[in-house]
Amino acid sequence: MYVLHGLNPSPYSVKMRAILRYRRIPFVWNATGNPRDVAVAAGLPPVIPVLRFPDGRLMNDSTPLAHALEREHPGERSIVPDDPVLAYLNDLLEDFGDEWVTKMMFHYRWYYAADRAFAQTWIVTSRDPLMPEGPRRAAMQAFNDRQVGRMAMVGCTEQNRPIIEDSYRFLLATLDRHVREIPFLFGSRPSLADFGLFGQLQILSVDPTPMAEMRARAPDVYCWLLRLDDASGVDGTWRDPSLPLPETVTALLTHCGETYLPFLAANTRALQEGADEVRLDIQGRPYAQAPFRYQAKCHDALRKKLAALAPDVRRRLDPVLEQAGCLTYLA
Ligand SMILES: N[C@@H](CCC(=O)N[C@@H](CS)C(=O)NCC(=O)O)C(=O)O
Repeated sequence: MYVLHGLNPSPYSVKMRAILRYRRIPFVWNATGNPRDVAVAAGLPPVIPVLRFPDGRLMNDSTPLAHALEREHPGERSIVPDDPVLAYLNDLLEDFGDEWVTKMMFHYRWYYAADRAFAQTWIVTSRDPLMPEGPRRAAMQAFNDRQVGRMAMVGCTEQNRPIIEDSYRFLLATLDRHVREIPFLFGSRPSLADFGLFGQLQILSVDPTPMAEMRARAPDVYCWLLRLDDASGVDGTWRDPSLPLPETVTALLTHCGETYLPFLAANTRALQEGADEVRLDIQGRPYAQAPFRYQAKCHDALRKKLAALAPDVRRRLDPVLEQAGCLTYLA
């Protein structure tokens, strides 16, 4: 049996849990104590969730984990579209979810007082629901201070706030239109990109400020999240890859080309130049944060995957990326 060590308030944990459920891979959800300790004890990067494979192997980082499950359980409930063009867009939108939408999640959770107060309770009680009042208060304060102290590091600053909040509203509006017409991003079955967005949005649908915004602006997204949390009963198909992409997917890609990808490219450049700040304009407004090494790896992976595609795939894919303003950041 697989064991998933994670926590309910952790976006990447609920992303992996939803993937295992949709894929009908039997697993135990182990959500007590501090799952980060499981990673540290195994010599893994100190992030959650951690998946224990039936043979005892432990692994973390949700993207390589999802791909490892594809190798171990190939077949009909794969979350990678068969068509290589859709498969690339799937990688790109998953990365957008994991690495850009996470800024929205982190911003709303630690910026507004009501969200900070709720997040502390949710996180501390997830680890130990029965802590005595004194240690519980101390743990809540310590976690709050640690996360608030990390906001600038991940780009959640007052200067960047309008960019991040507008991006959240754009994502809500676009996804709301999409899920009223088409069940998931690439058809009537969910892809890894759906689960990438799901992880972050699921948290945004619980933390009070972004929840209110989601329920008011995008009630269909809110209900979509409830469905995707356990999609073990979904039996769908991928969209016909010869058809043009829906306007909503094109809009999301264009949004990536205006926000996340210019940031990724500027981040890579800053790291190459040894600069201590990434600075760029996003949709005509100044954005700044410290360079982030993990996201340079994400950028490199997207570029290498694109470069490795066969010429006939590139002939179909490049015009889509070009039109969305993405190609220049990936080629
Ligand atoms: N790229 C990783 C990111 C995982 C991640 O950042 N997890 C957060 C919790 S949602 C974490 O463990 N952060 C480290 C910490 O808070 O100490 C993934 O996709 O799994």
